[in-house]
Amino acid sequence: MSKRPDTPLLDQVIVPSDMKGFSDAQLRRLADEVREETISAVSETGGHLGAGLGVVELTVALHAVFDAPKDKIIWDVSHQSYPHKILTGRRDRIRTLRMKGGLSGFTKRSESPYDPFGAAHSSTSISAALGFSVARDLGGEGGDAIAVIGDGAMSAGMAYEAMNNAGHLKKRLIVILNDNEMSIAPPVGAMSSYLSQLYAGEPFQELKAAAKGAVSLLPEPFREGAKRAKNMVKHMTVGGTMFEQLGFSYLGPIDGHDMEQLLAVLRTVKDRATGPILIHAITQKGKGYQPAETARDKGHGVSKFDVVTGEQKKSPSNAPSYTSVFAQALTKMAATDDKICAVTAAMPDGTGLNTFMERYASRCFDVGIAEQHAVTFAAGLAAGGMKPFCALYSTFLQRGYDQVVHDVAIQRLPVRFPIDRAGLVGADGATHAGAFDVAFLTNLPGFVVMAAADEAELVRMVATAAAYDDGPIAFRFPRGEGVGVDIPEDAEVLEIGKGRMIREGAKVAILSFGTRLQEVEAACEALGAKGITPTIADARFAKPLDKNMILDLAARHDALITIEEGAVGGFGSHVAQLLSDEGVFDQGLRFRTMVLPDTFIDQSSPKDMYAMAGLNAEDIENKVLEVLGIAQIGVDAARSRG
Ligand SMILES: Cc1ncc(C[n+]2csc(CCOP(=O)(O)OP(=O)(O)O)c2C)c(N)n1
Repeated sequence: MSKRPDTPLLDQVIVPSDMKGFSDAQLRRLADEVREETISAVSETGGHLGAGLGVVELTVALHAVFDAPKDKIIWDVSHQSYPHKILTGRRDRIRTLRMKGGLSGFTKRSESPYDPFGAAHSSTSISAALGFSVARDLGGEGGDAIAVIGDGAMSAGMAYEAMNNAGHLKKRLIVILNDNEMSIAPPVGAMSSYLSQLYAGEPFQELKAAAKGAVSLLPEPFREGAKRAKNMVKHMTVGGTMFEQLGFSYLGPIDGHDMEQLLAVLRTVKDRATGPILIHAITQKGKGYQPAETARDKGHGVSKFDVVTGEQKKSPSNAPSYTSVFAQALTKMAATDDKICAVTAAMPDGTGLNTFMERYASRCFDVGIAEQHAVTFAAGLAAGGMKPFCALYSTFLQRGYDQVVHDVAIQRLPVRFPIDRAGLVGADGATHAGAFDVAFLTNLPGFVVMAAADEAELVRMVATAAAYDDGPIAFRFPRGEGVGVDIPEDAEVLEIGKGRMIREGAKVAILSFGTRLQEVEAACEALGAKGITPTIADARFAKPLDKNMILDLAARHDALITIEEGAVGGFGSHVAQLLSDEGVFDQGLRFRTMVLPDTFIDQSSPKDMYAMAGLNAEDIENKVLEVLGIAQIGVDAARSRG
């Protein structure tokens, strides 16, 4: 393709090999164009803005120097991969990011050969890259393996497990530490302070002597070109870093927005690296877009916005979010109970615990992206007599599962688990779906597992969890705003294992666990017009089950349907087990469970995702008709009606 100076360079790049003939100056210009394109696209789609803007130069430099897809560029978390997507054959679809049928907001193997490894949960990149390196050396596919990992992601144990192994295996492996001194919130912890010291402290005094090994890795201009080399070397920490102790060559810090430095260092590393090497690049989250640079979260996640003003389009909300209802309820309880503590794993805003932190800083702990530690730390707090609320998103709790089993459940410690983002979450897609917590918690002996049907129930569950000291207790609630019910001032403590009747009907009973209750009620309204009046009950507890209520419902109805926002193996499965154990099926009960399907559902609106899952009101209506042997409605017609 001809590279005419008057056309945007980006128009000439469909895939990275198209930029191979570009001069360094052109690559700098290309980076500016990629930045503009990223801002413009995200202004239309919303999504992760700040992280991508911080790696624009790094992305261009990596693709200019390395040969993807043969070389494997592995983006940690991968919320910063929009510039990468723009440069790897997906620019024509970049305005479909995070939409139904569109590009994922993360890297995804099935989406492009340039995405060698999918991600969304953090701190996996070094392990994956090491796997690629070893596979390559064993005769598998691939060239270089390059992990790009953020300083926030470096707070997770997995990153160190990978470095420990990499330092031992000594394979050629490139890790780029993208240090923007930000996680979603400002990063916390000793590691973060350590990284800051590496570049904020006094330049190494004995650098020249200490630098010998690493300086030989530097490109010619840095070794011989007097001024630049001096500058570079002056600010470069060589010898004695923690990374070197782990067996990595350490190069840095370098300016991750300086194309000249980036290209020079990456070219040299590509030519010379033998074992594992870590390049420490200092970047700025939100770089080049003032509204992101100055935002508190550096534009981490944004809704659609006006490019000129940076003003985000917020959808009008009718009710407070479940997250804020939870956080306010907990903060209120902490005023009268000084044993209540709160733990978040790098998500003070996402979990709402910033509210708690402002009031009770000494009892609120942001442990960094470290869910495993968060769980065991909370277990220790509980063993020490405190009442810890370990607030995690359902999807991230998965990472702490062994800790939940081994440190909490087996010791029957009263750790409270507020589980946010339960169920399908929308634009973040399958990686963030809170699909499995009910299944993986209800099978643990001694666990209490609740789901809130609305925000008033959520407040009752916070009170219940605070009052419960006999063992672990979890309560789940979804992303987004509540249904607008009144929130009780003095929330009652629920009786453990006791559900509630919502309305009495006949023939069929629907037993709901969680916020599908609203869809159940909508379905029953439509069924009412057909003369069908199901009984509705809210189970509240998946463990322990309200056996009396369930067996009573089974005895009084021809059919029983359970519904939940979770995968098979959860609430419905436990009800089935109970009914089977009690011989209820022998008496002819017709029984159905409505659960998430056995598939990972791609991003869309939550409503759409639930439609795909078959868990919306129309699906419930049909399930009732089906179980009663009545002709079903056309779901598409019903959906357009609704
Ligand atoms: C295991 C896990 N916990 C929490 C999150 C939520 N999360 C997404 S991005 C992020 C911050 C990542 O910070 P960093 O690695 O420094 O990348 P940056 O956004 O600064 O580029 C967090 C906490 C996650 N993705 N994975």
